[in-house]
Amino acid sequence: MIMTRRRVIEAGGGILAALLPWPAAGAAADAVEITMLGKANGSHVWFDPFGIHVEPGQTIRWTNRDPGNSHTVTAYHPAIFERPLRIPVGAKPWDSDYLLPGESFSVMLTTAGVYDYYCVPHEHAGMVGRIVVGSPPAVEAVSGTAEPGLTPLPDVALSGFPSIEEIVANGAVHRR
Ligand SMILES: [Cu+2]
Repeated sequence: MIMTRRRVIEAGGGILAALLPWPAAGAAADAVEITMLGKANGSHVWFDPFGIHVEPGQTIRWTNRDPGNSHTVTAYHPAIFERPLRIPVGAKPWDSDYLLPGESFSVMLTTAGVYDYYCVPHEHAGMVGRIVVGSPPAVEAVSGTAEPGLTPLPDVALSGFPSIEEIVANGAVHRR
């Protein structure tokens, strides 16, 4: 069931891409790559880079390069597991479901703003990431304050995001 849903999403993306004029206006031709990594003993898991700066229309592709763990890439959004909103208002949230080692998942981000995401099984290990789409002052982190009925972020996740300033200054932020 889980596998089926992810494959439908990927197939849908492929059909959409096929229907768009190529190259799409303003869109970069290649996906920006983010890897999902982990220590062999599972003691540490992370996204690399875990902060990245792109322009609207960029496709991001996450690939699980961790041979020992399955991971997800999941947007913080009330519509997905009732989490606080930490992507731009009106932007489409996503959930990759579990990616086995070697599997990938892609999204195209068209709305400027700040997108925070996490790995479902490893949020409590601090496995989170941030994408800045576009440039300040047009972008601003969503406060993501806890609202009734939404599950707040654990402290280890809240403290795990690189700052917008660091991301924009460096283009990409890697695990320190
Ligand atoms: Cu994970």
